[in-house]
Amino acid sequence: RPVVTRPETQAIDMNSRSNTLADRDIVPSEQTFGFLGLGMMGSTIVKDLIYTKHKVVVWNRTIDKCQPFVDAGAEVKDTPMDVVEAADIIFCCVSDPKGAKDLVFGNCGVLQLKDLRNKAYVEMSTIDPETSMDIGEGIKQCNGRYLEAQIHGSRQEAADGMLIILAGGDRTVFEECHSCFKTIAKNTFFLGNVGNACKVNLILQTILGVSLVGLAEALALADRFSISLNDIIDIFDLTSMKSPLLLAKGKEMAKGDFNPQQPLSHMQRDLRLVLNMAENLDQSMPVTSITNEVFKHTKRLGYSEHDSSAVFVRSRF
Ligand code: NA7
Repeated sequence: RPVVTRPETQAIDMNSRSNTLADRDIVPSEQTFGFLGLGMMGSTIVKDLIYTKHKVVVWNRTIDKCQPFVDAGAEVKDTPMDVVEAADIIFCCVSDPKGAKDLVFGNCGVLQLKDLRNKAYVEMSTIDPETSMDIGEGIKQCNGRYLEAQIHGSRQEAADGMLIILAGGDRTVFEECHSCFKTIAKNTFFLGNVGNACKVNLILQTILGVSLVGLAEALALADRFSISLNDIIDIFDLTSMKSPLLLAKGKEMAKGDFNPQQPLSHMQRDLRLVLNMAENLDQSMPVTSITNEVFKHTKRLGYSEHDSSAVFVRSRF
């Protein structure tokens, strides 16, 4: 088993700006936006919302992460429930379905407020359709409005304001989030009912996960033949198979640079959610199942927090 060093966590740089923001001509909504979860994605999004002059109220489980945002003009609250009380539209962006549900149904969670009239809740955490429907139902029962807004893209794409937003649920909320979405995304899609956006997001993640494992195995084979990985990538770049993402991931694999753009643990979580969805439909997904096993094994080798491209390390064994 190799000795694995954890990737460095980069502190949020409140002064760095996406070049695209200046060209977007964003008129900030007058509403107050709550934000639950200041991880890599959440903090990048909130930084840009503050920069584009949105009124933001934040909360994070590890409270220290809120300080740079308070310094930049955001308000901080002690609990998710307090954020809901202070905001009109509340975004949530945490690691997984369990975290997303805890923030809604748990102690000091969103539903503790009981009456969510005039409030809207927007779920950005990557979750499965059932979780989204449960959250949506809970919000609705308290008279609130619900939108799932799944964010597709890497941390760099978030920093560049180049995410793709896939939304489903209440269309009025989608429209009211326009200036926020315009800040962080290059495209937004409204896909109808709650659940639809989660399905589409997870389908895209399936393509990504399977492609990464294929790329990793092919490069590992080249390595066994002592063929230069950079040569393979240069040739790949000239073929019709090339894609910006696979080229970038191939270069990271060749360099052994697994600085997390999309953490491996998130990729494996997504594949698990995909397989659960498929199971409910009796849909056979043998390649995705094996892909999931490959990511699971790479996690066990200590690469959870590295980029998904670290799957290459396992392929080289
Ligand atoms: P990160 O950087 O791993 O951050 C995860 C965030 O989720 C972070 O703020 C965590 O708080 C928070 N978290 C995780 N579990 C919980 C629970 N149970 N309760 C409250 N808060 C929690 O992930 P990213 O920012 O890259 O991604 C976030 C989502 O966006 C993810 O679903 C992606 O697929 C899309 P902490 O700071 O550890 O206290």
